[in-house]
Amino acid sequence: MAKTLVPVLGDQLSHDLASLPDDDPSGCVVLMMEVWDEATYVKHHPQKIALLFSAMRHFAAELEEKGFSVDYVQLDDEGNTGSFTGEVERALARHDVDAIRIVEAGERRVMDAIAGWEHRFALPVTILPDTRFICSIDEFCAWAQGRSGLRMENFYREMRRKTGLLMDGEEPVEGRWNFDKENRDSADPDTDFPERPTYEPDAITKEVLDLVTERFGDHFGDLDQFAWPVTAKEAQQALDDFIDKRLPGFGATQDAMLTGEDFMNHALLSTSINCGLLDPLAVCRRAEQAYRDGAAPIAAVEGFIRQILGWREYIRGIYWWEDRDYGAANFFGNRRYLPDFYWTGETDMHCIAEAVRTTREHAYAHHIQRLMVLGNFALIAGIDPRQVQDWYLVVYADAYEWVEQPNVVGMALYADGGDMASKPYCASGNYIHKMSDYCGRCRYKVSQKTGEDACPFNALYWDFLDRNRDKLEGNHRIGRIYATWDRMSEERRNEYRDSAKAFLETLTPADEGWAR
Ligand code: FAD
Ligand code: DLZ
Ligand code: SF4
Repeated sequence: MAKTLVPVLGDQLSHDLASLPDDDPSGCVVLMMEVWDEATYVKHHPQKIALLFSAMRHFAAELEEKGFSVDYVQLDDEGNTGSFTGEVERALARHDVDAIRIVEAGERRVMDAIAGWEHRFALPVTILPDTRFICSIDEFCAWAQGRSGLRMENFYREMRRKTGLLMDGEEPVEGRWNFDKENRDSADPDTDFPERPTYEPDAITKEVLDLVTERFGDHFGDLDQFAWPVTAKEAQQALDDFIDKRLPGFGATQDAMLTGEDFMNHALLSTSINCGLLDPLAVCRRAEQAYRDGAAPIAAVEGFIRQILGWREYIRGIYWWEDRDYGAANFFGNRRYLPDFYWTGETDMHCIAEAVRTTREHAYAHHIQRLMVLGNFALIAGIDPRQVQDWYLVVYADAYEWVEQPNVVGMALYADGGDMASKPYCASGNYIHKMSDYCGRCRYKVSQKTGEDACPFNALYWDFLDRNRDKLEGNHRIGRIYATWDRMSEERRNEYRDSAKAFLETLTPADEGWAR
């Protein structure tokens, strides 16, 4: 009897995936494909490719153990066409199949390809909603429809009500929706943060690491410190480790940065959640339980749940809500090339050098490094948003366009003119100084505003505001800053402008070959 072909993509590694039957697996053939197109549409960090290939191979083995028939195509298999569509076509020739069933892809690029399959293969293709997200695309669009501002906080409250997470009936626990104010501490450099959990690579992972070294050795990033969970079991251990050791301190140091402390109290769970090894709702429920058991304070638990139930779901909704040309948004009309130090880390700006180092070593930087160091610099230096997007999509092991793009375009760069954020996340060196130990180790002086030794963020910050006055002065959250600018003498203002200009002239454009 003809079966149904069930392609499972690299970020769909969940046993409760909507396309996989939970009773009798005999009616389907699962197709999993390592393809060149996916591995190279940008030159992903080698750790991301290794994570995906190893996790895919482990997942295929688990499905086979459960009785599924799995057709797994490896990257170097003879005849591999290098694309999802090509591999589905070859699989249709190998199997007696009369239909295709697939869960919607995370990214438009892949959805576009899937949309052509019914016509091309003359078979019914069922595309199922991805039920692993807590809010469906339709539900998000219904929420967004007709609203003037799509603020995350409003969406988050809806999600709290919908799931009952941290709710006492109709009210938020402890009478407050948001404990963000408690989560803005800097960190004591002497803090003993827990070690990052690691997982012994098994034969599958070792084979994949060799493959990635051989085939993708020219991509940006190191592979030798690869330590991401590659199975649901390991991801569960990572969650246990976080809940026990780091969740209680998560909130307080959420926005802090320290030299050499690459992980602090962060969860390190985005890689596992994004490829399906962990379920986001289950992660939130686990954190809530820690609060209800008295094992973690409300400010930490609410702060953590807000990241997943609020930010993650909201970001995904925005990706599908916005037009397909969202990635081309450029509110400030920025055209400057990405500087080469985003790839080399070779800069005297210690904050940037640190953020690029951890990115290269671990395919990871924590949120404030991504937003307030690397993103903030790109914003105030006026870097072309497309080049910034490419960089973020390449360098992080958790990067997929649906999550990277809104975070870069909407949150870090304000390139959408405020669809997402109520004001640009622009800051001078003072913010970084307050939240980190970086400035004490930097050749630049954060207290100095202009001149060769001054922290570049200082002049760039004012120059950004000055350049974009027409676009920002009317913003009620940032407009008032112009009163401070106007109180400066013209001479002082020119010193800022000249300092920014002189610094920007020292930047060397990156070789675009790093990204594509
Ligand atoms: P924690 O800081 O411990 O947070 C817990 C969880 O909350 C994360 O695992 C993640 O699932 C979720 N989360 C928190 N903030 C966000 C957010 N803004 N968007 C989506 N999920 C969030 N996250 C990605 O998963 N992929 C990306 O490509 C990505 N690109 C980013 C680019 C920029 C410019 C910025 C500012 C943020 C980006 N983020 C991205 C969001 C965030 O920085 C990462 O999710 C986080 O650093 C992952 O580390 P963690 O698991 O230790 O997270
Ligand atoms: C990121 C990635 C990489 C590097 N390689 C593959 C692959 O070879 N096969 C696969 O199925 N998925 C891969 N992925 C993840 C996909 O890019 C991801 O599933 C899509 O972005 C979803 O839209
Ligand atoms: Fe970064 Fe400026 Fe501080 Fe140096 S002084 S670490 S460039 S913020």
